[in-house]
Order: sequence, then structure tokens, then C-alpha cells
Amino acid sequence: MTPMTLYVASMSTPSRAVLLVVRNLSIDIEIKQLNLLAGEHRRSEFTKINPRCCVPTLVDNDGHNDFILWESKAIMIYLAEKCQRFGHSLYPKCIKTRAVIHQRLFHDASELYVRILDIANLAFSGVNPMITVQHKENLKKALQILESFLEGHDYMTGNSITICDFAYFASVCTLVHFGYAISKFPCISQWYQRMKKYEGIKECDEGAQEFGEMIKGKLGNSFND
Ligand SMILES: N[C@@H](CCC(=O)N[C@@H](CS)C(=O)NCC(=O)O)C(=O)O
Repeated sequence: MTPMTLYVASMSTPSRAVLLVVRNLSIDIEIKQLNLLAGEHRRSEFTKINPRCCVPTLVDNDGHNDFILWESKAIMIYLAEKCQRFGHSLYPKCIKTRAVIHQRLFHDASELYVRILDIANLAFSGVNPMITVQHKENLKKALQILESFLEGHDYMTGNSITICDFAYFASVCTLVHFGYAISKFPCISQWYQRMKKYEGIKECDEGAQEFGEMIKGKLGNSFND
């Protein structure tokens, strides 16, 4: 296997999703943590690699050239394609199963994660800003979709775990540490417990906790108010 480096930040939800794939496929990869609050992602060493200055970012060197990839979902698919061993089902070959995995990865990126960003951006938008009814309603709508995916199934695309469970887990874990009560969604709550047996969950939870404490400390109210 050629040397690979993954730039991440523990508080970053998409970084934690990629790390879950890394841990569950036992990928031998150098992990470089960037401190976003200290602006390490804006230093020239990193902007030369990724002008978008975001984590996660993967660098895969084939011995001659660096192949650079950013956008967490693209990295998750690439790592699963490259590193999944025979018998693993995280990214099955069936094109219809893959299409559903992609659909759910895009749903996480374009809806659930956007709602998480709304709360994170809100927290940094002034002095003790308030979570509104609209924020709660938007999150509820996104989570109702996850609840429907899980009705009658153990995982997000059926009865086997795939990479999209790791994407959704990183997002839901962030929400849990924002103080959002997922107990309102019985299937999500059971799936969340079911996911705890996988590799890297503790690492994901610790990063989400650190991020959640920071966000909760800035907000003027909680999801329960
Ligand atoms: N859609 C991207 C989002 C990446 C992203 O925005 N990462 C954040 C951390 S969660 C970041 O690096 N922010 C620094 C910046 O944009 O300046 C993905 O899924 O990888």
C-alpha cells in the first residue's frame, strides 16, 4: 500500500466520518490533526495542498505524484474502493446498492449536515444567540428521513452496515453533543446504540463532545428550552 496522509480536525464532523471508515477498514494511514481555531488550515503548507483550506483532505502518494482529494464523501468512497478487502460490505459492488449509498451520502451532505452547520454558524453569530422553532423544525424534518430509512432495517441502507452509516453517525453524534434529544426517534436511537460496537466510535464521540461543549457554551438556549 502506498503512503497516505489524512488531514483532519477532531471537532470536524466530516473529518470524523472519514476517520470511522479508516478505523473500520483498518487502513494504514498517517493522520495529521489541524487546529482550525488556531488557523492551521490557512497556513501555506496546507493551502498548497488544498486551496479550499478544509478538512478532511487526503493525500495519496503513488511513489511519484500526490493524488489529493477533499470532500469527505468523495474520500470515504475512494478509501472504500481502494482499501476494502474481499468479504467487507461497507461499499458493495451492486450498482443499485451503491446508488442508494450515494443518495444517502448526498442527503447527509446537503440536508442534515447543513442543519448542523446552521446551528454551528448560529453559535458564532453574536452574543448568546437563540435556537429558534425553525431550527428545530428543520432538524426534525431531516431526522424524520433517517428514521424512515431505519424502519424495519438495522442500518441506513438495509441490514448491512455501509459507509453511509458512518457519515450519518458522525452527524447524529454531533447533534447529540449539541444537546439534541434523539430519543424522539426510536429507530435512530436503537441504531445509534447498535453503531457503538464499531471501531473508532469513541474517537468520534470525543471529538463531537469537544465541539458540542464549545457550541453549547455560546448559545443562549438549548434544544430543550
Ligand atoms: N463538504 C465538506 C465540508 C468540509 C468543511 O467545511 N470542513 C470544515 C471543518 S468541519 C473546515 O475545514 N472548515 C475550515 C474552513 O472552511 O475554513 C466535506 O464534507 O468535506
